[in-house]
Amino acid sequence: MATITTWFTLGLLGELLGTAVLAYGYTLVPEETRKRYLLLIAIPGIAIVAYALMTLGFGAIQTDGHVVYAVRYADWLLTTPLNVLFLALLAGANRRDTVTLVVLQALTIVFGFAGAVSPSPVSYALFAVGATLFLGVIYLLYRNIAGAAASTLSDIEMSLYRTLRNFVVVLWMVYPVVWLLGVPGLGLLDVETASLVVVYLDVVTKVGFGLIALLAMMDLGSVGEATDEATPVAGD
Ligand code: RET
Repeated sequence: MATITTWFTLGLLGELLGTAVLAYGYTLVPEETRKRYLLLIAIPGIAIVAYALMTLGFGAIQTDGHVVYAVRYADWLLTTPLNVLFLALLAGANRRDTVTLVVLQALTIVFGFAGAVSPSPVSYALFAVGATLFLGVIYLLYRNIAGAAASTLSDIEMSLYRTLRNFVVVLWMVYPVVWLLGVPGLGLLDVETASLVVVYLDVVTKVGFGLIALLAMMDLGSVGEATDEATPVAGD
């Protein structure tokens, strides 16, 4: 019978494969975007460590009668701010909006974790704070950061920003739902089922985000090359 370790092992394999493909992609993106591209490799790369630990049985803590996978929150605490940082860098957002976005996203995870390890009703209050902060993240991604993107990006880059932003917002909204339905909340989903959903989402959100960006950056690179060829530069 499939157990939670099976899901963690599948998650580990998914993150390993995704990281390998994205690492190879480093050689395919234009040189000037490579620094930023490293974020896309780090995101599933960090998850490899988290999933390896969970597969080996580390990182679970027992609180208030249920198990909390602390390593998973540590992974999210590190990686989800990197995801939104990538969006802010892509958009050319100002420093203030970028820092606010990253901090709000990190705090969302901190409050979600605090809620998961606290007894009810404190848990729900902490969840509500986390959810409110996350609404702030969504607001910034649709307003300030999108505004910056609209004023700095070409049409193709803007469509990449929109695709990644919508991908993030829609898929990430499932996480608080799983929190609420799972053992930290209403207890309608058992730990195994919630883990299955989260493992699937973790791989899709991390690797999918990277692949969408990789493909678009490769396209942008070839557009750039085509333009370069059309306009020979004088000198050596
Ligand atoms: C919590 C509970 C508190 C309220 C909210 C949450 C949101 C979590 C999110 C997690 C995203 C994780 C990703 C992982 C990829 O591997 C912390 C569940 C809003 C958005 C993308």
